[in-house]
Amino acid sequence: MRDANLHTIYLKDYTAPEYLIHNVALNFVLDEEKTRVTSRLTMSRNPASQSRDQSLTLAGENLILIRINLNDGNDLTEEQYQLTHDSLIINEVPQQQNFILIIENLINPKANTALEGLYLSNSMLCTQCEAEGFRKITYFLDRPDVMAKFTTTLVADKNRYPVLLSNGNKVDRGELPGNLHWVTWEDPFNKPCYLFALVAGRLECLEDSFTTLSGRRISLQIFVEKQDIDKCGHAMQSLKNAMRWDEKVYGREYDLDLYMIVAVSHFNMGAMENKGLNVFNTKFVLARPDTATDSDYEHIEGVIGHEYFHNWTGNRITCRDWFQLSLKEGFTVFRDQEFTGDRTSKAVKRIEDVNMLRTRQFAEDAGPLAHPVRPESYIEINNFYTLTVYEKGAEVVRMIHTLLGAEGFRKGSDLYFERHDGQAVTCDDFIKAMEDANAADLKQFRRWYSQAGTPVVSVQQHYDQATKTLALTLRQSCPPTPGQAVKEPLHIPVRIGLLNSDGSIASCLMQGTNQATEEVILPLTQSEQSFTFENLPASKPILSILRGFSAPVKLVLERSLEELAFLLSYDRDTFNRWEAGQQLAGQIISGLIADVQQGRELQVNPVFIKAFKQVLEQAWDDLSYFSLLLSLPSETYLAEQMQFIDVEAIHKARECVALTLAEQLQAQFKTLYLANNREESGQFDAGAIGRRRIKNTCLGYLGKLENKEIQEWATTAQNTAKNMTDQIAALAVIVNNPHPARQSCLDNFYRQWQAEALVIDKWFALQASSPMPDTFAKVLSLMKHPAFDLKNPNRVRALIGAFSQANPLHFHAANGQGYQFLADQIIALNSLNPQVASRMVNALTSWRRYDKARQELMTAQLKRIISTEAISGDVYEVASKSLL
Ligand code: B3K
Ligand code: ZN
Repeated sequence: MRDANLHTIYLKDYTAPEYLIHNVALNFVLDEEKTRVTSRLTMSRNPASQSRDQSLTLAGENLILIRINLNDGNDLTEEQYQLTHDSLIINEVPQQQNFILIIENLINPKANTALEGLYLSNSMLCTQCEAEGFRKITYFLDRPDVMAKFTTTLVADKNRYPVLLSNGNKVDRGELPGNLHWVTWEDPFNKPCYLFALVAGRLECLEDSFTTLSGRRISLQIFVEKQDIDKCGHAMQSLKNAMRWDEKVYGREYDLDLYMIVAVSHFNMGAMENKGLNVFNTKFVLARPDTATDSDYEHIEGVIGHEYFHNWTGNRITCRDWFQLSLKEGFTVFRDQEFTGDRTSKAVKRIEDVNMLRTRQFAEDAGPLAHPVRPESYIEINNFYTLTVYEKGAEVVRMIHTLLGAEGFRKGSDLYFERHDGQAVTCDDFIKAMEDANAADLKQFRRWYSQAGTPVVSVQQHYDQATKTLALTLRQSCPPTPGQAVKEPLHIPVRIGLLNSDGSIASCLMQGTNQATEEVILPLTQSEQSFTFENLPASKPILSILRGFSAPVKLVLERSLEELAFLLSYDRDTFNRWEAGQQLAGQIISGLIADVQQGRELQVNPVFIKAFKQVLEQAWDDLSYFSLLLSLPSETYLAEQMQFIDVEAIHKARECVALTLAEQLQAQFKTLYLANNREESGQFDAGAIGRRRIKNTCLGYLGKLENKEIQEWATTAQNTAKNMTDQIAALAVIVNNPHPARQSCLDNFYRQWQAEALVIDKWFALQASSPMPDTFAKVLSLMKHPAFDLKNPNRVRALIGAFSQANPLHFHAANGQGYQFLADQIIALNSLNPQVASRMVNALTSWRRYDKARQELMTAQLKRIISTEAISGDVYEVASKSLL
């Protein structure tokens, strides 16, 4: 069982720091197992603090203390300080003037498998400090509202660590006896310690430059291990695109003379925005057409943009405390979403984001770990880098954008940057800037930050033939979430449009206004509210509601299949058009789920096939959007829609629809496949990407037919594809369906790509997510594969993560073997890497949504996890809260 020193931290307990740190001079003598850190801090009492305590408490974990010196006197003796497992308390420090504290300590990067603090990845040394990793490097006031100027000197062996990097500008360098060299870096900007970084290793560099709108020349450098230097071009171009976009859309320029990105193979998440020195998971940097898919290319550009945008939203203006995490993450996700939308297809990007939100964040918001965008308490802050803080946080910012309009939003962001540059602030400061710049009132809107749970908005329509008016009555409610039984009404922007029965636009004239428009945003602020539209045509118009998914809510509105088919053909809003198709498919699949459960024969309603056929036979410009229109809702999304999840019935019902489409529209799929199956080496442009998407969507359907010709198409594509998009799509068809050459194709693929770690991750993930009956046995044998490594988070996510989060059918096997397997792995991972272990618990936390037998099996594993000796706070918090 977990030890007693776990404690909960509350937002309401926030107090200003007792001391300030003005300057930090760090000196590292780098070594794999024994790195010596000397930190020289210039500090003072914080006049804003109420405390009168004369002692100073610094955070520190897993450090070996060598000496402490105050104001150049004798080193402190053991009577003058106390050490605990996570802090250093100096009994007395000067209260009236600045003082200098020097601390020397040792750390062991090689033993650091948690990948937080200073650690070893292959032969490279690197750091990860957010949220609280700096305390694993040296004793410090490790909190975001303590901001200081950092100067960092790195000393290391010239051969092992020829490249020595830290934040800011390189200001000096030299050589030392014993084959050592040193470099000093100076960061002129105040920053919290979570933005500190260092990297040392034998690295190659791709260099380029960017000239800002004001004419400053910025040097850009991407550092990677030698074998990867040919895969950095796309990341570099993405960085330049992001820099230009932020200048144009937000008027924000980069501030240092140098921007560095380093790609590392062992990384707990995607990337980290350290000032001037971003550290990235290789997955979000490396790309060559033959090794990375089109989606990989898009994600790389998105994550490079995200980290770059943090330079203003996160670094120049940071968070006062970790409860305010969404201040930087929600806003920065919104910024990266818009950037990607501008670079690729706005329609496609919006659909992808909403899909993710509704599948995964809605599940989080409906489960035992639901929390507000600005949480009120935590045990381990790393557990709060959640879909709610990031994705729902971004939706909240998007709603402000919708309410204020693009210009108003820009005025608000300008004021925010001007008012708070160099400060550590709160979500409330952000909203206040938006309000002040627009003379707007967002008082009620603020509830989005404090209230957890997904609101439900139900819609009733009443069309009056005599007066030609349409009355819409909207009702909002929100189910209770842990710790929040009662919910207040939110301010919800509901974007709508109306269509005439011939598909043309009916303009919206709201009662009480005198201007008719194509669209309106209904300001829903009360529990129940009615809106009336006048001057309408003689027959009832068709309502297109929540256009662009204008608010993160669940919409309840009865629709006939015919009405959905109509919207799928005529809605002008690209999001709602796609949504109509999804709802149509969803209704059909729900009906079939009930049929499976009641042992009835399965038959797909011809209305659906007809609507699908119509889409299939239409000409589309945006082929990526077209392929989304042809995609069925995922099993996980369908599960989210059900109160009790029946994984087998969902799988059977969805497969039945896919197979019926494949059978009845075989000719159309084949024609489309052949028309788009060109010899392409994988250029990254919208046209080529779209052709690959549509072609592979067709192949996915055709693959279900178990037809020799199609099986050969797949084998040929897998063997001859010139780009990873086509190769992996073909392999997926082979792995997800009965195919005579399955094993030999997998073996060939492995042989071809064994030197490319990121491609081998795909190979693991594909097998772990296959619906074929032998998958669990495969997963067990892959755990023993020489290329599997529990210490590498990408590999863990590829095999264990994909099995537990992307394979509902097998993970939820009725005998509980999937649950037991996952718990075994979580327990093993817990002692190596608590952050990654804790992420894996997610697959068990929604146990209440399954049948009794599964509930018991899942909770038994959660209880086993909690009672494991030396369970980390990370894992304990998620597992125990899910049982409450
Ligand atoms: N800010 C980092 C995430 C840090 C996670 C710490 N457990 C990456 C990002 O959101 O850009
Ligand atoms: Zn971020």
